[in-house]
Amino acid sequence: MITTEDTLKTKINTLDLSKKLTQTENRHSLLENHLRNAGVSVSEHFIHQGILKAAAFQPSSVQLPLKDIHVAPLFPNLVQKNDTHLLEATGESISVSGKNIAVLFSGGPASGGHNVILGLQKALGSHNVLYGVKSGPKGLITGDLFLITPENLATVTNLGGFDFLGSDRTKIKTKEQYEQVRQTVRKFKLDGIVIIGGDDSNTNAAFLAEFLVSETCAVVGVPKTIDGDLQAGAWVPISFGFDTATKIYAEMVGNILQDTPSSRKYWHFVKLMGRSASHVALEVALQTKPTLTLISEEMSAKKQTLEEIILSIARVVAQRALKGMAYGVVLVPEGMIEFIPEFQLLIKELNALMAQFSAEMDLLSGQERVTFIQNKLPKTFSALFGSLPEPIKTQLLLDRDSHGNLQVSQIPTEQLLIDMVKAKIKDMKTNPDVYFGPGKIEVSPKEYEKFIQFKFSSNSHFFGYEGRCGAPTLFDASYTFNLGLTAGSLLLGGHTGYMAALTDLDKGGKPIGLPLTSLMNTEFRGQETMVVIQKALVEIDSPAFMYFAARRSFWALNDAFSNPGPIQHFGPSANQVPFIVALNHGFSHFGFHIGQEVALSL
Ligand code: FBP
Repeated sequence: MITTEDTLKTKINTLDLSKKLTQTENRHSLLENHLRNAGVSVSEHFIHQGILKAAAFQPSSVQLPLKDIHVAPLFPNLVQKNDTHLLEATGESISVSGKNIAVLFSGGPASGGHNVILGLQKALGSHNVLYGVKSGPKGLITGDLFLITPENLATVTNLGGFDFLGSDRTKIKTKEQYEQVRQTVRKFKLDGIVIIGGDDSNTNAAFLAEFLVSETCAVVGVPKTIDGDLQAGAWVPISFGFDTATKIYAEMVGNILQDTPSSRKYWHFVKLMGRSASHVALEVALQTKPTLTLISEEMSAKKQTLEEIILSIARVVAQRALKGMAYGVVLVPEGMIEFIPEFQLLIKELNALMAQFSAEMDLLSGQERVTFIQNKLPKTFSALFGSLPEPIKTQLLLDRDSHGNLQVSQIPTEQLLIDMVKAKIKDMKTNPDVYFGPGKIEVSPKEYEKFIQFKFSSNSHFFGYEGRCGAPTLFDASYTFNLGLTAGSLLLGGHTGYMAALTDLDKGGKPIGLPLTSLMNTEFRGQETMVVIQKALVEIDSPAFMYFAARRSFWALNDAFSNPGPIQHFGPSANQVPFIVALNHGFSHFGFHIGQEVALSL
């Protein structure tokens, strides 16, 4: 029998639990509280007698040649000042006061951004002022700055997201915009600016550094992007955010892989973010060993057509069906479409037409744009364009971003592949002689019967935004804190036009300053030739790709997957670096080693 006393107790308990639940609002989950108080690993270059300090930097003997004859004329001040020498820490600390430094995020979010600001603040100490720029480069133009205090920054320590400052994708390009930035620099008496961004944002940083030499305001970039395409050999082994994003995707892909031999009926096509390069897809493949992984750079190197790609997927689908495996997982890099040679040419043609008829197209709706362009395309391109599903056509005609990039995250490539593989499987059933037989897919009558019974059922996924703002892994949390310390140290030393970087990630971590000009090359974007920071693509002769290439046929025809599980902040894989970093840089283990653990309240 339930007594009044029991009811009262239940009420009190419910009240207690409700209170507890409410306490986790405003970023106070149990994990978040724990992370906020967790330490990070710090390179010994920043620890002097047990205290965190900014490090002094000097030019090293390493000189990095400019990639291109078009770079030097655009950066006369930087090239003369920096002489393209790499900066290295001297082993001494530096003590400077009275400087005003501003920091901004630029582009898409990546985990660890808040820790860059934290490291920067620790480098500046209490005798310099740190301003946050709201909403990315746009905020620098409009002068939207606020004072960062240790108290407000403490709320986001070791947490994901870019919400502390906000971000955007504005390219600072017009004379008027540069002048507005000059006004911001003067208004806040800025001695330095830190731009935390990807390749395009660091291109912005280089041009601003050159422009602001006359204002004695130094500019330093920090390598951020989940895409992992901001790399410079051993100097910048990876951009921050990549590790967290790929581990999040690997958990999700691992779970789907785990589901497939249980439910035994679906083919999952998973598009993974990475605007251009396929580093994310390759890393997730190494972590999970899925049935198939497409690598854009390989398609481009082998000059594959879409038809060939579809056929290669359909063959594996058929071969597995013959073995009674009516399921699998295919990883698709987000930027794939731009790497297939026939699409490259089509996109170039579309860019030209969109530039030529921009005024007319501005007045048209999505469907009208498609018809308008279809009629303008030369015959060679109109067949390919016309064969594409309507959503793909519409997305290919979306406005390019302010850096001239196609918005590939909006293109449903995974669905395009599903539709085309489905059609190919149907064709294989209708015209078996074309696909089966000696030298083709070898099959017994009994197996063929199985294939005829097989039904291709599919699911599409896009894992992108899920991975950009997660709480940083131990690697990203520490890496970014050290990048912040490096950026702050470079600015206090008056060094401009550098990327703050951390090398030797398996041997203690060594901070360096890399001349931004040494990373630049000339590219054709949209309708313009531009000098920009070169994107690092997957190299098909790299150790990571070669390992993948050697194992993938086994993964294709067997259930060889592994499910790495969730990100670990302690436990067996907590210390793990991205596999592509360890393999490509010849680490002797998969763990990172950056100096020593330091409590962030120091
Ligand atoms: P950044 O290069 O700015 O780091 O952004 C990368 C990215 O995550 C890409 O993978 C993706 O194509 C893009 O952002 C999508 O962002 P948005 O929706 O802002 O275009």
